[in-house]
Amino acid sequence: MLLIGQYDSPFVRRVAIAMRLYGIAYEHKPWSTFGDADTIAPYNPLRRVPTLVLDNGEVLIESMAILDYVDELAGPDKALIAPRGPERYRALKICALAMGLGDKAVSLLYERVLRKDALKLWVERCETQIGGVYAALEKERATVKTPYWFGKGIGHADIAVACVLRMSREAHPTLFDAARYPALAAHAAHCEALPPFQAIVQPLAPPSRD
Ligand SMILES: N[C@@H](CCC(=O)N[C@@H](CS)C(=O)NCC(=O)O)C(=O)O
Repeated sequence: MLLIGQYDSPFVRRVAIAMRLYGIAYEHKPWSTFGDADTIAPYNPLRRVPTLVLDNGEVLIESMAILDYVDELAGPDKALIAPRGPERYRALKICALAMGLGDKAVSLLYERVLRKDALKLWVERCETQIGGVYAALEKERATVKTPYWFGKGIGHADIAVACVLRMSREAHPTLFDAARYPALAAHAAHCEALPPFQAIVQPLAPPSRD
């Protein structure tokens, strides 16, 4: 399998970390969505990452859909999410909030680096959305007493939140105040100290207009 995309993307990184935890081997193609767009296009006309190319040539796109596939490969005993019920839908909601935050953090980054003059309306909207999700996730995480969001073992929700926190804090340092979001800061520090997170990491490399 080929996993296309750089690890500074929270979407790519969470897929790669889940695959590492599952012990699923893949070849990594760290192609840039801007610099290598033409290389990505034959696999994914959206020119986006993550893109997963299966051994039979089929291509999966969208991190959620890719994780749905790798969860099935890993099997129910190893799965990083409950198979059904409240624990599953609650975990999916945390993942959706984290990935939505990722969308907004990426959008705000592109606005800043790709436009000559960022649109104030859009910047303010993204900042409000990012702040709203930080606050919601902080509130949820602060009520959790177990080492991970849903118990003693790491799951997709933990990985998604940690990956998005790393990217959004690097991209927009002034929007995250660790004193205001202590439970999230502790969650990020705990996950980032784990071997898969240490192995699968890349400093943010934003695109540029030139
Ligand atoms: N919803 C997508 C989001 C993926 C995404 O936004 N990837 C970014 C990199 S962090 C990308 O491909 N950006 C290029 C573009 O959207 O044109 C997913 O979950 O896979």
